Amino acid sequence: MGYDPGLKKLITRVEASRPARVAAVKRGEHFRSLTLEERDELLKAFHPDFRADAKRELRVGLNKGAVYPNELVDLLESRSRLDVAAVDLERVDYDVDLLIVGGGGAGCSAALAASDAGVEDILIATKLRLGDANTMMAEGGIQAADKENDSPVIHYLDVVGGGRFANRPDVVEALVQDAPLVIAWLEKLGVMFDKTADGTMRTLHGGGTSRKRMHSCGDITGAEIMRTLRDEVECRPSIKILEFAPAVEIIKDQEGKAAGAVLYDLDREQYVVVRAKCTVISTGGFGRLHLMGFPTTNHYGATADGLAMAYHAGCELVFLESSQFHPTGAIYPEQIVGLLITEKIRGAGAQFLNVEGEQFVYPLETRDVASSALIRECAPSEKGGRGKGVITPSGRVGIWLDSPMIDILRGPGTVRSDFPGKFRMYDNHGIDISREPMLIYPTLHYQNGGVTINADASSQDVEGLYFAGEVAGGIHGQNRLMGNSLLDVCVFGRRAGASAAAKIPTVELGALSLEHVRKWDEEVARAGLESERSAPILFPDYRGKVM
Ligand code: MEZ
Repeated sequence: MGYDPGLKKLITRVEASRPARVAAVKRGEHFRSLTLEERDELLKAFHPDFRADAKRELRVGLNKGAVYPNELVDLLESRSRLDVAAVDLERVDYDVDLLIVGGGGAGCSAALAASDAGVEDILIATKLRLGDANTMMAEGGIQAADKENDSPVIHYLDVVGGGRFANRPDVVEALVQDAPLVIAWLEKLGVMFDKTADGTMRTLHGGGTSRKRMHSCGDITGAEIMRTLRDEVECRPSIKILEFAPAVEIIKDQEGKAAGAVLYDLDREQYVVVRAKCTVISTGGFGRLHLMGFPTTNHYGATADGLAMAYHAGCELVFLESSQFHPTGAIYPEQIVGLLITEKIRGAGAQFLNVEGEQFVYPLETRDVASSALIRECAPSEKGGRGKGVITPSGRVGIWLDSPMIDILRGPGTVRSDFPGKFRMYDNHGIDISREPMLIYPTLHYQNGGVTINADASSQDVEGLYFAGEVAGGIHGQNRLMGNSLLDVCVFGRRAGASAAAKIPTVELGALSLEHVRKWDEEVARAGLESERSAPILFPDYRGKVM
């Protein structure tokens, strides 16, 4: 298929400006990055977080009064999908020490840490298959300050600067301190990181990083990490795995401690009661809610189930007013709209260009700033934009990402060797990204906020409950930097598993209860919010929708 003649003609403008851009990079000259004031102004004018018309006030629960995107409020204001009367808590199907809900990077890390700490009875319950998770979809890398010119303190400052200075300090400290340990742990388990001939880890810059600390495995870093964690989990006799069994509500005991969860067995179409001394929720994020109609990079199961269950259980949420739109989602061809084009491509030298073939933003601005600049470049002038986007045959508007710069700057064959996943994806559609640029536009990528946790991954509000991975909030403030999510799943997954392991011997559970779920439904009804909607939704509903 490839590009049609109209787009090919526009590509000649990209090619025409390329020699001067390459020469500038070789001289060490880069497009000017924005001042803090300019960033603030740009974000307020163009970032979707600041679209007041797409948000409303939440009317129930601990965060009542917070203003979140409509799709998220719809979820959080729904009654429970569990009919409490249909569950017999006297009939326990699984009685375990540790229940882990979610089988992605965070869930597997938690299981391995708990198993290492001697917990012998661990159950991972997952909605799809083990490893069907955003961890698997992550491409460009994982950050860790493990080189001589770097330190966890510098990493800390980058994280907080990227997070619009809103991050919770204790959890950021945990993230950056554990990072070098996580890289060593993953390598020991078998992750094949990119290295130079002498065995040194190859590292690159991501947006907003002041040191090259992005460790990668080609452009399939998440898949490589997930493969390794999954293999290790599957070898451990202490870890049982239940697939196609999403959790629908957390169970508490009569004293209000977490005591397991009600699962829904998708094959048998029946509820399953799990009693557990400790429970880890690692269900991922909300990409499949398609906030504000954006396409997403996320896997099919990313429907914020953990947020809904935690909220029903009385957990506070933090920073959900902000969401991450990855600047480089594919918008052409139609079959791949919304899919991730890794930021590592820009770390390696690719630049953003408008329809005239002009640069308009520094390629390694933080994601919130880069996405806002792209949205401004594409928006028509009557909406305050510059109207300089490229229009695709189906009418989408996007920006060029000039990937051929990479081979010119780093040597022929680099795109093919360092970005095998993207090279192949585009090659399947007749586009050689080492010779032709890609067309991109921001896509919904990450849930910046989530459930409030302590630095040991324990819940601030419910004893015996732990959160790890995208469902947890506070770490990334209002904008996460690239490579800190693969890191976060491992850091807080391991911390959750270790913390639960330390707690388990002390836990005495009382009678199981779903009283909090009954009360939740009452609150929703009292607020006059009863509707057809119930949560968690478990799967996105695409009937009648074009994304
Ligand atoms: O951390 C991420 O979101 C990531 C590594 C994405 C990417 O651009 O590759």
